[in-house]
Amino acid sequence: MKTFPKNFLWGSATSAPQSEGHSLQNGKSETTWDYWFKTNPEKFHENQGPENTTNIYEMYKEDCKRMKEIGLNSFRTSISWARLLPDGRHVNQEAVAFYRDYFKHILEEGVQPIINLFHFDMPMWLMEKGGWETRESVDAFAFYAKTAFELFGDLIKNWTTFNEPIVHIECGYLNGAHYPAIHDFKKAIQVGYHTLMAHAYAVKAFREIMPNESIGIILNITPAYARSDQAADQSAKENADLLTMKSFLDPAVKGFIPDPLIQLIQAHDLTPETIGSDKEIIKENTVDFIGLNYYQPLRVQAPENPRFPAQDPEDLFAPYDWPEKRINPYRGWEIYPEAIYDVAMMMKNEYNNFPWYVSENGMGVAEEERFVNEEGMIQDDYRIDFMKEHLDYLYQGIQEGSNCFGYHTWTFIDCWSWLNGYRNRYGFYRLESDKDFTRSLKKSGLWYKEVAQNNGY
Ligand code: BGP
Repeated sequence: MKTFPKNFLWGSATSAPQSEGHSLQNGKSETTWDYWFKTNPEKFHENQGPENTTNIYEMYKEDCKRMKEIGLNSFRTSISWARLLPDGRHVNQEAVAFYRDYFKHILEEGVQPIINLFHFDMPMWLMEKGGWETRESVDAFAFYAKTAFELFGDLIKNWTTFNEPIVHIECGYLNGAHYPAIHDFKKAIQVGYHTLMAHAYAVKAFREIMPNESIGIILNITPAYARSDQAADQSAKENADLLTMKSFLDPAVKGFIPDPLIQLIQAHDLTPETIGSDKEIIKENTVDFIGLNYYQPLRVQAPENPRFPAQDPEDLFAPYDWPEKRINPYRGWEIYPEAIYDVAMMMKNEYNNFPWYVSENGMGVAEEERFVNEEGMIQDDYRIDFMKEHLDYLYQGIQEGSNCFGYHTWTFIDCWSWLNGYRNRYGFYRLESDKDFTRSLKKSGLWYKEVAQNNGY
């Protein structure tokens, strides 16, 4: 029996845009996702857009019961900025009523909510002004954060500012998967910098309003493994770690942007515009905990013909195709559970054993209806195996002293996934999106319930 620490969080995560539905109703204004779907629906898998998603907006009362039914003791979702503040200034009272009732129901089921503020859902009114490219976004986000803390702080004790900030930077400004889908390394760095400042100012507002509660940030961690021990490959690994991980982890936990990252950016003429007091704000507003979303590692090698100055991160670290990799064929992501142990040790040894939790981990599989048994239940043993393998390595890290306080899966009920629509499913509950949003429990939900109840397996 592998028993996890006392009060360990067993839960799941989702996000407002992927689960609420009612995306253009009840006073919510457009986000970049609504806009992009309206202008370019062909980009979205089978034309599946953000309007309906999982329909938690109507079904949250039953869904909160479902959380308890499978033993979750905690749950993360996000607030939609464009729903709460449709024009960025004025509160939508219908949104307040919805979120307050939703949160109360979560709490009534004995589930601890962790509420996040931004999950890739930039309001369109702000994007029209340049989104994270403009300094105005920092103030706008700080105002939104303050408003949310004031409106829901009596109910919610654990908050996070951003989910995977690297993703909206990379996908929006380098690889085309998020709006505005441009390719501009310098803008990407500026967007990243403003996101970091927006985070720091949100933490500042939090300390003023809720000095005794806790706040963190959720980062996607793709630990870099180099092709070889040779200096050039190792230097590619260092670059990858600096840009994809330490860029947010270090300022959030240690209160400063690492010098080698500043030097790297300077050397390639990518330095963003800053304000004199920023350094101080970052230093004074570190977090209480970190959430790490882990899906896959990053295999890197030295780039063959890098451009100088770099036009793309691939000029600093090139992808390496590891011949021994194991792949989830549906999502195309490498499966490498060992990395969870490495991350646990990194948090222990390089971040002074800072408190952290696995805030997302899971396996997306297409056409799961293939695995329905006679009773109508999806037999997702592959998902159980995937989680168990990851938990084995997490357990080992905890045994060796890493300060990890929870494990959240992605996700609770199958949900909409950006350009991939409903193709890959991750949930403990299956969603029949074309049949009135019916939810049905999968085998993995029963398994997780046992794990949560026994605090181990
Ligand atoms: C994470 C995001 C989630 C979710 C998940 C699964 O990076 O935080 O929003 O989507 O990945 O990935 P995908 O939906 O792309 O298969």
